[in-house]
Amino acid sequence: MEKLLCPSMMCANFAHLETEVKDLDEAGIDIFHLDIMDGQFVPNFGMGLQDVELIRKSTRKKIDAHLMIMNPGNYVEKFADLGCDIIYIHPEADLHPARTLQKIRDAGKAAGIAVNPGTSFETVKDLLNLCDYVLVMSVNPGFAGQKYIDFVNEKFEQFCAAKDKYGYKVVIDGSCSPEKIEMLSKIGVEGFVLGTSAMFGKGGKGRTYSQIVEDLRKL
Ligand code: S6P
Ligand code: MG
Repeated sequence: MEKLLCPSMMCANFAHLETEVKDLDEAGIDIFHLDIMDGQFVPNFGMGLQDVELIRKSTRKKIDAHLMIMNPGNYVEKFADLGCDIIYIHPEADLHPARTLQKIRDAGKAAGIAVNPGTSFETVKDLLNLCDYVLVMSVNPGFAGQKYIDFVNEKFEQFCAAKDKYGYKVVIDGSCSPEKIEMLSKIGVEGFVLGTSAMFGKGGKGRTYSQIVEDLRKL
């Protein structure tokens, strides 16, 4: 199964954001992962709409919006108009997540849910009918550079076991190291959000983005 490599742009060098996008694009990544945080749903802020706009203008590859914001249903048009191809919402942040997922699809975009470490498969099961992607969080959302939460492993199995029935792809977000990529791709995880554990800063281990992509594809 071909891996979907998704660099987490909040970890990129913002002093040269356009160059970062072009370099990652040329290196052969698949989807740009954009973390949007409102300081309410998670205790952090980022990235701005102008960042989304700039990234959209700098690449023809897919970009996703991981909305870590309250009431994401109010902002679907905004992110669809900005050119996001995939929109993830956190079901806990929305009184009507089923309506919002349908709204994303009606806007012609791929719909996804992001599943917190403390949210079970059973809790979100009925939403899977409306999902093209499921982003399983292996850290609590809000920050890069956190520790992988081991008890989430069982949930990857559960979501992978049901993916053919519902027709979604499973993506990991949080402390996704080369070791985790190797382990999780074997059980059916297709997408990998790459932050400080595999791509940026220490995780890159001084290699170019092209070398990193090449190494990760071999795992
Ligand atoms: C976290 C956010 C993520 C991080 C990414 C960082 O709330 O949703 O997308 O940016 O997980 O990766 P790492 O390897 O630094 O944990
Ligand atoms: Mg994310």
